[in-house]
Amino acid sequence: MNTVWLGIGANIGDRSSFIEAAIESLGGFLDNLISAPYYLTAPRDFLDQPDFLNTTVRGRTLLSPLELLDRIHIIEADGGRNRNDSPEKGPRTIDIDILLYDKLCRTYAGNNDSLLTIPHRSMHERLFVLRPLLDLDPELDDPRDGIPWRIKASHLSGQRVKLYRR
Ligand code: PH2
Ligand code: MG
Ligand code: MG
Repeated sequence: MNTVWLGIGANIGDRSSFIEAAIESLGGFLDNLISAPYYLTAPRDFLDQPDFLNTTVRGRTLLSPLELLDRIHIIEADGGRNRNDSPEKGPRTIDIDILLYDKLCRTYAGNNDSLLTIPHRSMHERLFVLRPLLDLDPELDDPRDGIPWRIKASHLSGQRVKLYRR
């Protein structure tokens, strides 16, 4: 079994319901699934959009990273996510990102650019990812350099991430 950590975000409509539905669906193929608290977070990258709810989950699976990504895309589509009607990094009903897969460090090539990079390319600079990740696993480290995520998170200041619900 492999342990995976996923980041989940939503900023359109009933955000917590979209997240709950996504977690319920993930439970269909991830064992021992547990979820961090939900955080209300200021949008990053694409700033002119509503606040997000963000959380992370951890589970166990025999699926490969690409098999997992396929399942995630199905759940996102079921959650009303339409990749064509919103700008990249713009508003979405549900976004599920693979953050970590055991200690794997790998990029999977796609047709044009890369399909999937693990660890997630931007997680080290996103408190909306690291805060709930550390709630799940306070001692976890970055498999690329062995530095604890809590040290990396301590260098991120000025990002609005507020506990929303346990
Ligand atoms: N996701 C993005 C871009 N910006 N900002 C917050 N606060 N939360 C997100 O989940 C998020 C974001 C692209 O996936
Ligand atoms: Mg995504
Ligand atoms: Mg994302």
